[in-house]
Amino acid sequence: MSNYEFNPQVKKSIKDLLSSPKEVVITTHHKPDGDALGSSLGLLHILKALGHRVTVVVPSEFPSFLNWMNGSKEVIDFIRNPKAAKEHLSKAEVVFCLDFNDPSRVEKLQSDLMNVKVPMILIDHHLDPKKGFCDYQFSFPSIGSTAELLVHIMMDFGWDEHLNRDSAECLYTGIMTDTGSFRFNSVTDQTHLVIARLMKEGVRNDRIHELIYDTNSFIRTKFLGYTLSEKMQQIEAYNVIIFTASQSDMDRFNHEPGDLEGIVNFGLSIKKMKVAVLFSERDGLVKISFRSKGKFSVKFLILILMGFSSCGPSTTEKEKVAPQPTNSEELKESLIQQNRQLIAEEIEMIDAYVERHGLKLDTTSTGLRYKILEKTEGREVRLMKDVTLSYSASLLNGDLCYSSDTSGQLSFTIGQSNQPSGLQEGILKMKEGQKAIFIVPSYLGYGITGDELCIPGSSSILYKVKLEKVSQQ
Ligand SMILES: [Mn+2]
Repeated sequence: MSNYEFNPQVKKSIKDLLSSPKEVVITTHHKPDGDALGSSLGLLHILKALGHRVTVVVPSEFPSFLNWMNGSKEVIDFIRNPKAAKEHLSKAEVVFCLDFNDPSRVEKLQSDLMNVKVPMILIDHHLDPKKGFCDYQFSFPSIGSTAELLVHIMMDFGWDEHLNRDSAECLYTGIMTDTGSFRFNSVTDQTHLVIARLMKEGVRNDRIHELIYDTNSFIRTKFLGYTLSEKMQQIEAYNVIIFTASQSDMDRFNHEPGDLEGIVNFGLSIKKMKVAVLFSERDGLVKISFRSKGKFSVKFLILILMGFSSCGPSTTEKEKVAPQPTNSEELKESLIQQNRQLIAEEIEMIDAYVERHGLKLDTTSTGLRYKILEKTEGREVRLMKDVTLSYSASLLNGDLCYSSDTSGQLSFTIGQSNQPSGLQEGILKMKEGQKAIFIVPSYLGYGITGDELCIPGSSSILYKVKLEKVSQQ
């Protein structure tokens, strides 16, 4: 049994509504994916088994790797066949909206869908569904896929007795594709319970996986290999991977749209890399695809884009509009220049802060600002010694990020720790028992990416530190 029990009144209304054979239309979002199409076709089979006449209408084409699904041949694509789509919508007695939270997600189908005057039922797992656009809403953002939600509904409504291998394989596909093959954290015991229910119908999971994922053409795989080997650059200091694909490369490998989709994931699969960017040239313009792990600063993205777009000579108007993919050295040089500019701006901000607060700070050769507040005869700090601090770390706008008051004292080994190099450099100037103030510029702190928690990219950090303990060895 499923753990989900739905509102008994809603359940009764829907069961009453479908108690006699009806004309049903199921629709889903623009560019349907595995979950959109899988849940739509899964529901289609069940409703047909319950005696209804059912049509799936999609706002636009779905990818060809989904066309093995039973029922996919009868799906009506609004772009290709607007007349049939409109006809089915106009004679529908019930409309199901699957896997989208806002009518705008059906794009060109929106006005026809919103003109429908019959009961509409939303089944979806996206955040913040638009209120009131359907008469009944099953909105469960914590569930990893619409297909899973749909099976919970089927089990609660007693419709799952009509499941068979065809419907179960459609639903299985929806869950598999929306959970990254069951690896995302949206996967729960309930997900596997639903999968167990579907497997009872004889789902051929190995075949489905192959049909969905093993669909690369030979030439596409060569293109991927070429791009990985020849057109991938690493900017290690910023944890960035950059891919480029020029028009001539694409022509050489008979590029089709989507061929390089997913290549950024290869970039992110490299240890420590946080950002992957693909610049691909098409018809004189450059498309930028960008993916990151964790938070990233917009400034950082701009830096990469500026670095990139200012590379290479621009000879024609067209090229000025369209930055050209370029070689690694030029890109590196350009990034260095952009970075210099950012650092200069940051130093100005630190100077202004120091002046505003009347601080008398010394500056080291690296650019660390510091002041040791009292003289003591405590133990000196040296490399490899363990230190323990009470401290606070704030941004120059006054926002407090970290403090030993809330997260306890900080202990680490000087020269062996991931703590900002500016902080470690400052502590090397201290003796046990002393207090100090440091302003650590971002390039001695958390750099242009920030720490992904509180400290944004390119931020100077104001530390107030008391050195509580220095180890003897
Ligand atoms: Mn989905």
